[in-house]
Amino acid sequence: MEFNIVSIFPEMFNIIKNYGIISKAIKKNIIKITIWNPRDYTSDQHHTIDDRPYGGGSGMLMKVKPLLTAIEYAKKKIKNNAKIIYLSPQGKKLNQKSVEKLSKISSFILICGRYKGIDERLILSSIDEEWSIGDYIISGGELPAMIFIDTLSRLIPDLIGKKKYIQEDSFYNGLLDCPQYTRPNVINGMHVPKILLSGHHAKIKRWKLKQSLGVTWLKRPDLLKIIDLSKEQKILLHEFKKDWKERKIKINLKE
Ligand code: 4GY
Repeated sequence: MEFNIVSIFPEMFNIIKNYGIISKAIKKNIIKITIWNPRDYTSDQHHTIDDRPYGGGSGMLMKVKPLLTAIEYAKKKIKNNAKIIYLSPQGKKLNQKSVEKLSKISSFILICGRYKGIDERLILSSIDEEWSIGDYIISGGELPAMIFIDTLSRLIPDLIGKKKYIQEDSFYNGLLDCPQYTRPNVINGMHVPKILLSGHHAKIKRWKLKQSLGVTWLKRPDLLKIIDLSKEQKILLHEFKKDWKERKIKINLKE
């Protein structure tokens, strides 16, 4: 998977380049990250990368020419057709489903906006898709681009290791992940659920699914509304709700 990033702050991407699974993937040539800095494509003495908005108002916009030139250079270098993406609060909101679809694409150009953003005509003429990481504003497109790269990279087969791990993530089947426990067996008087120590794989699997359903029901009921539960899942959720009402189970929730 190839990510070309158009950004005036190339160093910010050292964070994903140098740590964790993405840095490993880069070393193994599974992921390639190339940064194109609009500042390198300025023609004036001061290397100006911002410009005033028509109609006035506060703040600046990104200067069109350096941005366009950076995009053109990136496109020229890429053999395959790259999907050109603008990260912005006006984009479609990313979720695990859309990330899975996007992960089938091998090559991206990610445009990172700064200041008050980019000229509307650039969005119309040069951007294929606009995506948002959530309904809040941050000061530039770099962090959203890194989030985009991270979440897509995790889905590359072999990168995390076994596909099984990804399948156990929150959101994989539209549900939140079940509660997790590690040693020691007792913390502040609270025990690890007995079933997890039983070694009974089928029962553990059933327990995990039931907890997943229950946690989703308690913490993110909106997620349950958009998925079709199987017959088994419906039964398990019903059991969870019954247990919950009888307070047989305790999970760490602030009520
Ligand atoms: N939210 N999702 C987001 C964002 C910063 C000014 C346009 C978001 O994706 N991007 O808040 N981006 C702004 C900064 C230019 C992008």
